[in-house]
Amino acid sequence: MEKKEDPKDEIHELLQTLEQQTNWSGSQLIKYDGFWFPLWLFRGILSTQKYFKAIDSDVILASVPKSGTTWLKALTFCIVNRNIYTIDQNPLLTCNPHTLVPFLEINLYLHKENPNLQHISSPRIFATHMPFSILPDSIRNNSKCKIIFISRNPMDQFISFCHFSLENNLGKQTVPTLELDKAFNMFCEGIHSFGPIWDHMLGYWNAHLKDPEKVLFLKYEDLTEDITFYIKKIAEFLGSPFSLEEEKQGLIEQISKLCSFENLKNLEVNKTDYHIGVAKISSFFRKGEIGDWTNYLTPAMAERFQKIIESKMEGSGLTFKF
Ligand code: PAP
Repeated sequence: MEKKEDPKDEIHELLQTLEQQTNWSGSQLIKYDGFWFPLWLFRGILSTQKYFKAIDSDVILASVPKSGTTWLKALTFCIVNRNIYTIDQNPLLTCNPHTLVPFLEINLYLHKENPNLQHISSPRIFATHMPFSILPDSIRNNSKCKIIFISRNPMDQFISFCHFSLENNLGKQTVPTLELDKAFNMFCEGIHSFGPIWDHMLGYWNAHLKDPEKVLFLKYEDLTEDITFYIKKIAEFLGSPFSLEEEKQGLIEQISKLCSFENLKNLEVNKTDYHIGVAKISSFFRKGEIGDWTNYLTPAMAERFQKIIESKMEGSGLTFKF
């Protein structure tokens, strides 16, 4: 009798062939298709790639972890559902943004190849940290779904990620202590969760240049400078621009306030909830500042990283202010 293929065996066999590294926090990273992924998420990543089928009306929010995903989830949820929920009855007041907008590879496909997506109302909003090149074809080419990518100054992203790893113990046996030099060296070598960060960002950047109607590329720092402009931009990109009436009613300001760092951080639900039972939701709201890296990295470290990022970004048109 022919042996039935067991997906567990398939992954097990694949794992034997892939390079692995232990990062400073004790997390296992695995290199797949040029990117480093947390080992504990690998099954979810492969299942998303293989089984998720995007439809035209889907909205996919993409990012390197710690680039502003939680903020983008809150904003997009409000913008997309503004005809359904008033601001004072918005689900964001009682549910954390990660519950309202699930990650494909974490919340939906980590333990299931065929999660039930029936209950999600249209337009469905999903998030992912997966690089553009390994997204399922249905997202990239075979549907008209929209992708919004949020990027962030990589040094702030790195510091944010270090703090998040210290506060939570995702997939690890022991509580880590921060070995900044080791962590930074690995980051500079590209060995970082969902990194190299430059390749991750360039994947979405190039996809945006190729088809700006399909991929919107945002920068955390730009949103901080002019959130009104970017709330309008997201709405326009998704094909539902704010009407004059909505603008006059102050809806954009209300969304901006509801999704602001201070407001979300201070909501009871975001102080007490957990993400997938292990990560404190409060740890997704740390400082929300630009330039926090200056409190941790020496000028020499910063110079080293800036040289790396400049050479990696050369000719792409993508730049970051440090
Ligand atoms: P994730 O990728 O794991 O979901 P993500 O939300 O991208 O995390 O990153 C968290 C960062 O966004 C934190 O940055 P910090 O560590 O430098 O403080 C967090 O504070 C910041 N953040 C979360 N919500 C908001 C918000 N509403 N406005 C601005 N920044 C925010």
